[in-house]
Amino acid sequence: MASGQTLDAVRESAQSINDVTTYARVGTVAVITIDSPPVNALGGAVRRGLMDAFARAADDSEAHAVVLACAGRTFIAGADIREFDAPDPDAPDLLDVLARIDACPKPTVAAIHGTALGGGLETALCCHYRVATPSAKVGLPEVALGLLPGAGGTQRLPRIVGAQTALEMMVLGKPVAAAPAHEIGLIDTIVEGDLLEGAIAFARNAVLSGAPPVPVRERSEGLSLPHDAELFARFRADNARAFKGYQAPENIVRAVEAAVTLPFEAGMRREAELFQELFASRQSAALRYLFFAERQTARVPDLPTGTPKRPIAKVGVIGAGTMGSGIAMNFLSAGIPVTLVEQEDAALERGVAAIRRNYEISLKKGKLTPATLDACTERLHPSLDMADLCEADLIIEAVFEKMTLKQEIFARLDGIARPGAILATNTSFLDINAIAAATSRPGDVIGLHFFSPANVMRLLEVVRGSATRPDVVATAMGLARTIAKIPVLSGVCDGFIANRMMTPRMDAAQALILEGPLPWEVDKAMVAYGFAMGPFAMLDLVGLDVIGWDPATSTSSTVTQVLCETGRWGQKRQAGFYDYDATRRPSPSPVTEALVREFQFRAETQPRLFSGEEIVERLLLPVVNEGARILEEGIALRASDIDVALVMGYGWPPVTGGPMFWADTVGLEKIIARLEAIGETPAPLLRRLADDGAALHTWPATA
Ligand code: 3H9
Repeated sequence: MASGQTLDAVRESAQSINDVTTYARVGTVAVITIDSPPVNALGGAVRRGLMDAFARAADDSEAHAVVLACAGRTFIAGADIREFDAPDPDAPDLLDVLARIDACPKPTVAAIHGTALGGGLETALCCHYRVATPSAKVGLPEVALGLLPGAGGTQRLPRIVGAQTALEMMVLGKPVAAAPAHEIGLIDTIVEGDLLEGAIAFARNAVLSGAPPVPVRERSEGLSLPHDAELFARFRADNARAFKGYQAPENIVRAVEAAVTLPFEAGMRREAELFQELFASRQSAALRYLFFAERQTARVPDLPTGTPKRPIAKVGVIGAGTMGSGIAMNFLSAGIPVTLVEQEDAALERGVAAIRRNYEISLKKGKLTPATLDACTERLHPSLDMADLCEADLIIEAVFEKMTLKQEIFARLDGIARPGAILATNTSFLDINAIAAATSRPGDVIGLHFFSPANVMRLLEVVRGSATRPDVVATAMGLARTIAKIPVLSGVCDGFIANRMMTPRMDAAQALILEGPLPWEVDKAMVAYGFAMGPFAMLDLVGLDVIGWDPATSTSSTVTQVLCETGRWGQKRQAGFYDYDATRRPSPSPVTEALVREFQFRAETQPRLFSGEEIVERLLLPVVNEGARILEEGIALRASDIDVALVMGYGWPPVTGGPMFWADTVGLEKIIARLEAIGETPAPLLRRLADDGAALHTWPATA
């Protein structure tokens, strides 16, 4: 049957099983189609549909084989994560549905397009065969939700691809493209033409071959791959970073150990125990919350769907420093030409060279092809003349953080930019309204605050000035997706959301070392909490001299000032809060310790011991309080936006859910009491929520 005819035949004979499932027959092949937008997740209706459709296929004497396909943009993208906290009591359990598919006596073929992820791939693994389009991807990414594949994935996948590859796929959670999935036997055939037609042809051939189909649970080629007793220990050691602070990877390893050592049914029982343990964990609750929080940030209540957006086909970036060149890369990689403007030749060349170097690193890592590298660099137009920005649809200023300089640039841009162009500033704390006032078009001015390195960090703070037009905000929020960023909308205030939130943590750390803990003890507690580095190691990395220290006005009144005055500027001087060896390995510094002790003496505090937990509280409570104030002032739309901003922009440990989620896990009453105990006034919002027995992380309920 020619392409198109197959689809017509399916459409013509399709009968509804329920709202999201149809059953059709093309000759002797039954075709079950799931159509449950947006991603065909395995919610109650899909499970019911699958259960009934496979029963029908088994009973249909005319059907000799079964194809499972999906409508829309993707194959099944997994269990329905929304249902995890509100299960549908009337729908069959996923494991029972999959057991029915698994027991189908006729050859079953999953026809995969888009992404078959998590429970989606587990469903496909209950079919005898899997065929896919060349662009399809398959994976078991449950680890990102603090879970393990709990619908047989840990038991079936190793039976096909072996323990090592299964561990890589599940612990690292990265989807695998169709071609490599075919190489490891996970996909049986890649269909170049029409997927459904290819799948039906494959099913017919399976019937014609006459060989009884073997369910994956009975296959063992993966298990008989040579693997030694050390495999699991070695895997843990080789991937130590993935395990540190996360519970799910260890449970995944244990489940795969069970697949290798136990019969299938016993392995399934072990998988269920290990899954339940994770499902009930705080880590998984936090990661599931962040999954939806990330997807919610782009929704702006006063910008309804359909708010017009301005087309952005050409971008200008002013300033070719680290930020400017990183910002430019985002657009070049997304296929948008960029004019990069600098004042002097040498600076421009440095910026262009940095962009090329970054792309070459990606090429070496295999993340880019030579052709893509060429295409990206060809889209770059370096210039020494701001007038060359006259055709840009969006111009982003990324120069030194000085108000007068920025105002001067925006005043000049006013005369250069075409009418309707969006004028953005990458300032990280300056007043966008004051910058906008330098133009005759403040409605077109917006803040686009990228985080360093701008080509890597996923957070984009979109700062709405008091005059910024709705279509400019809508364009910026939409554009973020084009350049693979997560946009968080902020109002204008000093430091916007992310930087403003982190200031109290730094202040608290500086104050705390006067009460007893040394800088490395503070850092150790924060690393144990899950941060990649503590505040003092961070200061040393950034450079103490660049965090607002001015030799002309330095008064030797803080530990940081004295360190700066004595040239201990951090890693670059091999001395800061820590001492550093030639390879920049830190060790506690006796010089810093003596200095801190002297300051403790002068402050007349009685230094005492602090537990790690107490240190964490002292640093994080003021952050939570600041977050509540940011919400009260309407700077952030919702608490979950704050959490996303800090997880994405400041490496806040995702397993804690971010500061707002963390506060709820501690309990708002306790947060208030502890804040009062350290002499801080709790934000009224905290008190209100605590009195109502409400949560902070879901505030406001309507946003
Ligand atoms: C699992 O399977 C557990 C099992 O092992 C065992 C159970 C016993 N559920 O990301 P997008 C929504 S755990 C519900 O913007 P894209 C999403 O919220 C699951 N909803 O699109 C959004 O809704 P809205 C394992 C889901 O094209 C909309 O779909 N699977 C789910 O950039 C579009 O999403 C995963 O972890 C879901 N599973 O990316 C896969 N997935 O429009 C998770 C998505 O209202 N999903 N939504 O904001 C993804 O990675 C991406 O969504 C995907 C599409 C790649 C599929």
